[in-house]
Amino acid sequence: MKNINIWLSLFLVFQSCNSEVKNKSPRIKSNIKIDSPFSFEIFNDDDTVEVRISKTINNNKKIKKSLLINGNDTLSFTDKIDLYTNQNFIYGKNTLRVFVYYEDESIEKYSRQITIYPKQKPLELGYEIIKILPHDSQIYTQGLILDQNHFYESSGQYGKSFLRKYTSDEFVTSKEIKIASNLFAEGITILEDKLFMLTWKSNKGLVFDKNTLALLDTFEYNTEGWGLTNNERELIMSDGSEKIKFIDPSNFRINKEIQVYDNSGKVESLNELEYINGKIFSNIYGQDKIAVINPLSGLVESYINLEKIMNKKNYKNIDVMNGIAFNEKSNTLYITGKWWPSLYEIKLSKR
Ligand SMILES: [Ca+2]
Repeated sequence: MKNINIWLSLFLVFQSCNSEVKNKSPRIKSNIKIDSPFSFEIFNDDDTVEVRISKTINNNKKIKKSLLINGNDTLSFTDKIDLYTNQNFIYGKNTLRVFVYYEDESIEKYSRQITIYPKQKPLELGYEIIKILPHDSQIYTQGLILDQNHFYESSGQYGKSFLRKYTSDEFVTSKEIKIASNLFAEGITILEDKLFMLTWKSNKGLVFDKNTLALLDTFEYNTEGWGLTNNERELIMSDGSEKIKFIDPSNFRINKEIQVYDNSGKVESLNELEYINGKIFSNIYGQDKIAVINPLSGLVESYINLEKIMNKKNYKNIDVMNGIAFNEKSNTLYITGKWWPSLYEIKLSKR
């Protein structure tokens, strides 16, 4: 019995030592302070970011040189350098990396995140309605595209989701498939002969043959799925945040990500998408408004306000604007919404 007690006490001592070590260990000692910029400090285009570092009190080592790395630029400095924001920055959060090289050949790595806002105010684009076409008001529109002479439209909600293909002139359904009841259909796009579809919260995408709507494949992603389009090489996806991802359709890896910003900050709730003449058109959930986005920088170059395209008071069950398709031949856009009875063909104009 005595022996057991000794073993037990030794075990407890060992345990408590262990937990003490655990509690103290995670903090990594910092030998350098980044005095400027502050964490997540906001800068505009054409601002100068002063990057300034200093040694902490107990750091007696001599600094040989420091390097500041941002995007494609590597700048050598000692304790202070100015960085210009007018080139090589993407909008939103940017990570500045600092490498400190000491005389004793040791190297330390630090980083600081800053936020870049565009200075440029978005343009307001006007529009002219070319045609008002019928739209099935049973469709809870999540994705809309025009491919040759066919519209493809996905309709959301659990247990009710479907994908419909219909002719653009007579609005005759040529194919329709139900989506599994545990999936909420979201954005769609056609790349080559495949139709890709996102689902809302299941982290699962579906790939169909665009002609037969037969399911060919599935894929995964780790965010919510909202809007989808493509630039003929990559799938372009929104997830309800300000981020847009560019995805390789052969392996579904993320090639790059942009953050969408206008001059007042990040633009969230990006929803249905359409890639038109080198820009990403995205409607913003709940606002009946489309942002025209530069796919390189994430800058909102213009907005199209569609609040007045119809008088919502005249309708009982009608939800938000959602659905942008593009007609290459006529250079016009098709706009609709969830349970909307009409599909509007519009032409954009500069005001
Ligand atoms: Ca679309």
